[in-house]
Amino acid sequence: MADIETLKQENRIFNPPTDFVKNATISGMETYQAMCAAAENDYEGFWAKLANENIEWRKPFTRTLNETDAPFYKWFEDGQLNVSYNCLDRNLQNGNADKTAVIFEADDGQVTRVAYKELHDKVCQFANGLKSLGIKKGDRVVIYMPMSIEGIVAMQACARIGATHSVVFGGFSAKSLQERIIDAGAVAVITADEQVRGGKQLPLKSIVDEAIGMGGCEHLKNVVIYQRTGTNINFVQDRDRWLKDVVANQDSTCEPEWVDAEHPLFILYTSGSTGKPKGVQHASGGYLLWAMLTMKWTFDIKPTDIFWCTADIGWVTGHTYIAYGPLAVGATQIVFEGVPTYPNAGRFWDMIAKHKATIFYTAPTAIRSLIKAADADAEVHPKKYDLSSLRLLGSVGEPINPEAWMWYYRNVGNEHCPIVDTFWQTETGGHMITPLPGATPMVPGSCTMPLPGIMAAVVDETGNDLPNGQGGILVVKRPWPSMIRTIWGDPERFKKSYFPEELGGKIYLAGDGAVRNDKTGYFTITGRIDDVLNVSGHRMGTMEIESALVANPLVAEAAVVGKPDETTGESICAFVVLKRARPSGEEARQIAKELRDWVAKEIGPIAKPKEIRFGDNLPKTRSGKIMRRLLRVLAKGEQITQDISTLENPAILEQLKEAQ
Ligand code: 6R9
Repeated sequence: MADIETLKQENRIFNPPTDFVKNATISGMETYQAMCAAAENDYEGFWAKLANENIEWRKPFTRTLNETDAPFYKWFEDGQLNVSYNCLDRNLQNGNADKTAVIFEADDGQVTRVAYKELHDKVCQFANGLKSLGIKKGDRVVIYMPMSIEGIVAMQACARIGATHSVVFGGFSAKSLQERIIDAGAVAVITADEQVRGGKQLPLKSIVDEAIGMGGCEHLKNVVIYQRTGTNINFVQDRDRWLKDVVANQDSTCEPEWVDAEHPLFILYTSGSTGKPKGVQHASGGYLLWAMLTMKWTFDIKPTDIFWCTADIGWVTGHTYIAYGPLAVGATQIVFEGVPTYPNAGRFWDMIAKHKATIFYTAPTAIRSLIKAADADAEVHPKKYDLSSLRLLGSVGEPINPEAWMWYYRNVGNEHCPIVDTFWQTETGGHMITPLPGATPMVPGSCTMPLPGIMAAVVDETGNDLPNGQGGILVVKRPWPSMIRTIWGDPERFKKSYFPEELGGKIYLAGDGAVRNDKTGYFTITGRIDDVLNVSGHRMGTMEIESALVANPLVAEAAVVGKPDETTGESICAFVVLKRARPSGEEARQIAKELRDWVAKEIGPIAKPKEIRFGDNLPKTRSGKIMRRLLRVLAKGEQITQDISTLENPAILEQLKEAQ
């Protein structure tokens, strides 16, 4: 992660290009300021107007915001709508029936185009198919799918019948999948035989079998399988069904299930500071509204745009900016099955050129790895490709360091594309703090200013506002429509995690630190303030990884910390005490490998520690608390200069200095 002091001194300013400003949806800072003022002056009126203008309501709402049960806020609660209807049917009526909704490019380069009418028909058939299996409004459906048209159709089909989906990223292990199936109480899993990434076929259905085999999934009645590769799979009678059989002979129209605005659209699990992932629950109306508005405001989406968000549907970015946002505003979007480095590291640039993408939204970790690749091989440098179709670039998932920002700006955007550095979270549903491409002067490494209606602030531990220039914790002072509604099945944890009493119980705690620039008031995110790591833009709880490690029979104790990493932002460094003597040399390497594979099996390959160090013990205070701040220093390979007088066992530091 970039050093705060360097970021504070960053003084390069890039104004949005004049052409962009002229045609932008939000044009110029005065327009932005006027919108912010409108929200300040009449908060509910501001949101009510937008909700009426953007969403097609089956039954209009009369109450905008209900705060009586705060922090369980309700938005547009007596309104009724269907999210899938708003994403699909509305486009058929708007003259977009034949417009391409999705340009799908498979791992091997094969391209499939789907028009809005076709997408509508597929979603309706899938929705009718789900109904034929007895799946109904309020049921939870887990989706464990590759990046595919079918994955998006599955999500939309759930929305159409009012079932609440929970997408689990295809890189998660059987154990993680099982935990999510149980926690959500899912009645069905939609999956594929396999997924294809980087020329490799990777299992999905067999992992579903393994997850269910671990027990506790008695509520699960159906497994629906999309045939992606045609590999042989185990087929369980009465439980497993091919997707093609489920949709065969189904009608291509399906009356949407009209739901209340607060009806849960989806649950998405994310890491928190304890071992157990949190099921972040979003509502229908408010979430859809913000997905649409941010497509219009942040991405300045126009009817002619070719939008490309490279995220996976297993993460929130793939929910808001693939499965819902682009469709709700009738855009054409690219959906990519594969990885940025296959068949070579020019894949993204090649696809932008081939499909004439105009808006490109990716993660800093991808940019940094493509910088490395381009430095090593001029053939995959973006300058080798015709990227002239691009007009806007975006970044998401982690702080973008100024050097990576500059490279992206120069080499991908050719110095004429604004970059929107969008700060947001699974919990926020959509962008929170970001430049507006036709208004905000950009500073590399700063996500600049909150969107209109988002009352973000930097405060101290007791909730008092801090002056610009002083680092503190990032909060949002007023509820907003797309905010998390609760943690599935654990409202107490929801309150404690996001609306702590110390801050008065009504202010949203983001979990990140932030500082505002002295002169501009711009926000810079300084990183998580809890025990959450951000590795390649993936959120991971240190406790989650520690629990996985100590579940191994060899391990007595483990502590996990983040270590700054040039490419992945942060990397995972684990300090481990074995039940047997501390290993060294070849034996240590062997055990470290074994433990890495173990974590991959327990959580998923993304959680594998990059480094494992063994000690006879961990540095602890006299009261037995692990001193993580010392471990963070050791992980970085730096000298310990902090006070270690409370440390029970200073000798242990020597052992933990080096990686095995
Ligand atoms: C959308 C998404 C959320 C965490 C968040 C923060 C980090 C995301 C960022 C950023 C700095 C940005 N984060 N965007 N940090 N600048 N533009 O990534 O959701 O997976 O829940 O992660 O990611 O630390 O708290 P999620």
